[in-house]
Amino acid sequence: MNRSYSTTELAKMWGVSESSIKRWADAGTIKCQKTIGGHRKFDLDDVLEFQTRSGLITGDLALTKAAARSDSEMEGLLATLDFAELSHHYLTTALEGRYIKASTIVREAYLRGAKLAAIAEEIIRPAMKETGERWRRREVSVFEEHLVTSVTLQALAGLNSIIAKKQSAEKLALVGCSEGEFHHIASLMVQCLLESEGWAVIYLGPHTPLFSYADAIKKMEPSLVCISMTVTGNIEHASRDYQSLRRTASKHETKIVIGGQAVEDDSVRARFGGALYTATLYDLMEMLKRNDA
Ligand code: B12
Repeated sequence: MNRSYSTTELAKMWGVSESSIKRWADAGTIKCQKTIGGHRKFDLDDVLEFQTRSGLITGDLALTKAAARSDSEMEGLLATLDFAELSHHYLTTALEGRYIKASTIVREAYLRGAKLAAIAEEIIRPAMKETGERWRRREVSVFEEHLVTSVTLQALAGLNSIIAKKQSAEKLALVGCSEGEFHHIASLMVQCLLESEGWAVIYLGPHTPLFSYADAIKKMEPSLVCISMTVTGNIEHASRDYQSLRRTASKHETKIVIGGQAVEDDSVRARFGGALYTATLYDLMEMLKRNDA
């Protein structure tokens, strides 16, 4: 049996208001049925026919038969929060550049109760890792790696706009990357997570010299600084700058948390003495709960 759509679903999918859909339905421009409760229901064939005839809905917003099939599959994956499959679909969608669909996957997972840390660790991180592996095997090109990154940045921005935030956040955190670091997806995830836990966050972004975090501490007095490091870069330079950051942080009683692939290595981590280290966002959540940070 063909899938049918509600007014709300069509409005969301096509990016138009629900009243537009109702107006089109009441004028007979798009065929619809009414349920016993009086709600409008739109059959897949009528939806497809309306799209073709009206020419109003095009590109990424247009529903296709294949997409409708994958919509029902997606429904099942979202209902059970099957992270492995959701991550796989997320990557496929991102490689096609379908940022609205990719954003929908993470948004719907969140709305159905997935924790932000799980969305980051189980859906997005494996998809990014797989992208890196495929790039190394020359199965995807640089443009595709950039495409998946750009889709992910948009999906995170979408997620950040709907996460429940406390209105009067009192605790302030600075979040960013180290100097020379352009991998900034993880730091955006940290921002999202902290905000959902009631922190106010100042996001400094990629490629931020460590000494400038010290300047920011003096001006903004945050209680926490989170720094993401993926590639080691100039480690001598970074650990020299870190000493001034550490001194300033201890004077202002600011905790420093570092994370990222570069500091998975003990010898690299040893350069950043006094900082707390977390390997995953689950660990960060635990740390915040224990009030270590
Ligand atoms: C996307 C990507 C890029 C994009 C980044 C775009 C952007 N705006 O972010 C671009 C194309 C720019 C890029 C460039 C490069 N990249 Co790159 N990139 C990747 C890729 C595919 C995904 C990275 C990602 O976003 N992962 C998703 C995040 C969520 O995962 P994560 O970084 O592991 O973070 C998790 C944890 O580490 C932790 N965490 C991280 N930071 C923090 C911070 C805190 C406070 C906490 C609590 C936790 C935490 O939580 C996160 C969630 O679990 C990886 C592949 C991979 N395996 O990761 C390669 C990868 C990271 N890149 C790599 C390399 C070598 C490079 C380049 C040097 C390539 C080149 N020759 O130019 C440059 C370096 C650029 C630079 N100086 O930063 C290597 C790094 C190897 C290494 N460790 O040295 C990787 C691993 C690919 C590989 N297998 O070789 N890259």
